[in-house]
Amino acid sequence: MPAQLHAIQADITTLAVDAIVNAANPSLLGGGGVSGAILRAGGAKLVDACRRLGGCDSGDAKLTPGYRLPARYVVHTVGPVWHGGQQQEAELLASCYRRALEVAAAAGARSVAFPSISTGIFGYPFAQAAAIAVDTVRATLPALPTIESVVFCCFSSADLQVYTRLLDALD
Ligand code: AR6
Repeated sequence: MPAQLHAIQADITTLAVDAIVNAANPSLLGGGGVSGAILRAGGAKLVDACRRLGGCDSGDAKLTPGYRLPARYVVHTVGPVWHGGQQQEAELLASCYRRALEVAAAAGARSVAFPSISTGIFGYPFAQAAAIAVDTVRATLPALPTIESVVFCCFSSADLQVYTRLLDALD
């Protein structure tokens, strides 16, 4: 059966899925936004595990346990900073979604939740980023048949509307 794609409005740190994705910075340390919330909720062991990873390139992804989070794993990925669209931002953003799913599947995750990578502090225009997120996840999932569900976790109701429209257009 093809994987289910959903969009919801929630704080991603509350989701009891197999893997949540973190929109981190290249050091995988500190930060505000969703990354700050995930590290706070995961606790000191999660921060230590991130430190041991030794950073992550933009477009790549690395795994840790979830520790105090309800999610079993966190997949840390680093989105591109928006510079106007001519600096491979779209390719790098697509690579984040693809690599995060590959890393989650390799760990045995069946359910994965994504925040909207790069659309906060990194400034990526939301609608463009959401279209890349949905297209890339759809294109990647056939090669990863153990993943059963992917949730796009939106922080605001306006963001949820954008994803809902994109997903409705697929039906
Ligand atoms: N749950 C779900 N989504 C959230 C949450 C949450 N708890 N908090 C924020 N968002 P951002 P970026 C949404 O800025 O743009 C950090 O400092 C938010 O509304 O967290 O990739 C890192 O360390 C937005 O739609 O990530 C990096 O330095 C989305 O998550 C930098 O920010 C992403 O916003 C990464 O910037």
